[in-house]
Amino acid sequence: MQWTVNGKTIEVTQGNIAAQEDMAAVVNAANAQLVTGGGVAGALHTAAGPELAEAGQKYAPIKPGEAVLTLAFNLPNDAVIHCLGPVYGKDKPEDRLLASCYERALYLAEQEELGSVAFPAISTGVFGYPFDDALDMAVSAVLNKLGGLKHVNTVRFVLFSEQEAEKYREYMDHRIN
Ligand code: AR6
Repeated sequence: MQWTVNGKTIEVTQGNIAAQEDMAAVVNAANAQLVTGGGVAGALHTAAGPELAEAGQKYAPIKPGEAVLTLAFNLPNDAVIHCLGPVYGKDKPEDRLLASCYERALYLAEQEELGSVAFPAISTGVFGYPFDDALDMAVSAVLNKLGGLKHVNTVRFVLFSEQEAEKYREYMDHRIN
């Protein structure tokens, strides 16, 4: 499902972040060391191959709210943007740090002239951010920044479950219509 906002496209889909063939960049819900892990990071590192962790080493460790960009190796994308989301209840202010992940990821994609970016729901797995609050921050941050970008034309939110995807769809309908 998709929405058009100020000439930009926002999509919501249920799926695997490691299988977004038509996206220029995919975003990793990374750990500070930029190595493999569970969830999104596990899926992306497994699909990309060991070069992904090697490429991250010159940037690690990163801080909550930060993002760095690497090549995507065996993934079907041009780049991986690694974002360290806040651990809920620990890294403060968590809402600002989470918004910063989305903003900085978009900024890096724009710098590299990448046309499309797929985001997972950063921080809502192992890091414990309540899903509905994270959804609000994620979409608000993207809506705030996307209109000002020249190269990034499409943002896709990729949710692991159909129930989560439906929450995004309802939120988008509410915000856009
Ligand atoms: N594709 C799309 N979404 C996914 C996938 C996938 N393949 N796998 C999980 N999700 P998480 P975090 C969803 O834990 O909370 C790692 O171990 C998942 O259901 O990946 O930012 C890292 O190494 C949840 O909604 O990221 C870090 O240490 C969302 O993606 C830590 O976890 C994020 O879950 C980062 O934790």
